[in-house]
Order: sequence, then structure tokens, then C-alpha cells
Amino acid sequence: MLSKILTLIFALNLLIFETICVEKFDDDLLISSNNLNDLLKRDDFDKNYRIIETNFGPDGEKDFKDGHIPRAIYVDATFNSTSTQYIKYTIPNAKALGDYLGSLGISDHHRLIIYDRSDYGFSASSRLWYLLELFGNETVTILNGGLNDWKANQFSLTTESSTYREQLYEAIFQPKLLRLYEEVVEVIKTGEEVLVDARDRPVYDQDHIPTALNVPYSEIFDQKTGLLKSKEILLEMVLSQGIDLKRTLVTYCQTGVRASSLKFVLNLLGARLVAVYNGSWFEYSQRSKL
Ligand SMILES: *[C@@H]1O[C@H](CO)[C@@H](O)[C@H](O)[C@H]1NC(C)=O
Ligand SMILES: *[C@@H]1O[C@H](CO)[C@@H](O)[C@H](O)[C@H]1NC(C)=O
Ligand SMILES: CC(=O)N[C@H]1CO[C@H](CO)[C@@H](O)[C@@H]1O
Repeated sequence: MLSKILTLIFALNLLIFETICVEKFDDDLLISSNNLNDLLKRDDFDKNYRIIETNFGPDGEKDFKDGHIPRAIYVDATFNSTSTQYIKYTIPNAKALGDYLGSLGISDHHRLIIYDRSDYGFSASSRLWYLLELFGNETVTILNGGLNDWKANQFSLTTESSTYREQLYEAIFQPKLLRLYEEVVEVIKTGEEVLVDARDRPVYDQDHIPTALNVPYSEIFDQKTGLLKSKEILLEMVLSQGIDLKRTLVTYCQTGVRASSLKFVLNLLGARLVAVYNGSWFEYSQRSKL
């Protein structure tokens, strides 16, 4: 009898604890639509959190205005980027990026949650996620499944824009998270870091950077749910390709976007250090032939 009562009290406590602690990130890096919906109900949401919708270019703001997650702010993932002979999107200038984010009411103390409206929600969002880490913030979260999953769960959308007071965002460039062409050439020689190619397997099989392993971007999502595959499955995929998460990893793809999604997955699985080769195959294939 006593043990039954104790069990009941314990269960009640758990229930109360669960309702108080609405902040339920699946992981520091990943949040589900359901948990984000709960998070939005917090009184301190505006003070401590910012939710960001992102896309490639200023035009994405039109879709955003037609209906977005409540309280979200639109951020252009290509802000202060341009194309060059070797790259589709250059890395922004730290001061310019910081000023841009600050002007939108995002500070470097806010906990940031990013989403986009691509098929799996991991296109522009993982690019911006990478840029934010490259400029100093290591705990930015992505909405699993993006806007598609949010809509599939029938959570509310709004056309109302939220504006926030200007804030200070100090972006500090972290060179350890970026690899340049010359460094990649060095890595091929020394084998000190592990290159991981995010392009599809047939493309990789045709040609790739010497020594690179392959984890195709297209295989990291569950086609049925539209969400990222479970950590267990992802880990199996990564380990079966011979990737050692304790070594320094360098991801690349065609133009540097899918490489950010792969970096996200590797970080989610606990990789120690994952850098991105921004020039990717686009630059490597041109310069290695010179
Ligand atoms: C990025 O910002 C810097 C500093 O403000 C500026 O000099 C540069 O022209 C900008 N680049 C692009 C592509 O907008
Ligand atoms: C990659 O980014 C760095 C830092 O902005 C830049 O110096 C380098 O030129 C970029 N690579 C390419 C291929 O543009
Ligand atoms: C350097 C930086 O911007 N850090 C911030 C990253 O986000 C966390 C919250 O998740 C903040 O506490 C940090 O200040």
C-alpha cells in the first residue's frame, strides 16, 4: 500500500515537473514542432529566445510575410554574401553580420531557433546555423522538419510581423570552423583531418577530393516523416562509412550548403570538431586542374 502511494506521489511529481519545465529541447541543436509550440507559450520567450525564419536572398521575405511561425523574424542567409568564380556564397564580414542581426533585435545572448520552408527544413537553416557557429554561437537550434512539419502538425501561423528593439550582436570569427583550398590540399597530404563529402553517392563515386569519405545529404532524412533520421540510425550511417567522430572532420559538397547540414548531423552525433570547406567541389575541381 505504502509503496503504491509512493509510486503515485512520484508519478504526480513527474507530471508537475514536466508541466513546469516546458523548455524541452530534443537536444541543444534540435527541437520538434511540438516542443517549439510549447516554448512559444513561455512568458520569458521574447526576453530569452528568438525564432528565425531564413532563406536564400531577400525575396524569401515575401513567403515569410504570407504566413510564418508566430514571433519569427526573417533573416537572409545570404546577407553580405556574393558569388565569385569559385564560390556561390562568400562568408559575410563579421561586423556586417553582427550589425544586421542586432538591427533585427537579435542579441548574442538570445537562444536562437532557426527554421526554413525547404522540403526537410535543412537548407538555408543549416547554412545560417553554420554561419552563426562560425561567428561564435555554438548552441543554435534547428526546428526538425522545418515549416513543413510545423504545418503538418497544424500549429498556428501568422502574417503579423513581430518587431524587436535593436540589440547588440557581437560576431566573432572562429577560423577553426572553416577550411580554405590550400588547407584542404594540405589535409590530403597529411591525412590529419578527415574529409567528408555530402554529395550523392553516384556523384561521389564518379570523382571526389582524394581521401574523402561519403555521407550523402539525401540519406539523412526519413522520407516518410520528413524529419531527420533518428540519432541511432544516423550514427550507424556515419560509423559504417568509417568516420571517427573523435577526429577533426571537414565537410564539403558542391557549393557549401549541404556541407552545413552534414556538419549539423556530425555535431548532433557528438563529433569533436567539424569544419566546412566553403569552396567545396566547385572550387576544388577547378583549382586542382590548374
Ligand atoms: C560586406 O560588408 C563589408 C563591411 O561592411 C563591406 O565592405 C562589403 O562590401 C560587404 N559585402 C557585400 C557582398 O555586401
Ligand atoms: C572561403 O571563405 C574565406 C573567408 O571568407 C575566403 O577567404 C575564401 O576566399 C573563401 N573561399 C572561396 C572559394 O571563396
Ligand atoms: C558567442 C555567443 O553568441 N554565444 C551565445 C550563443 O547562444 C547562447 C544561448 O544558447 C548564449 O547564451 C550565448 O551568449
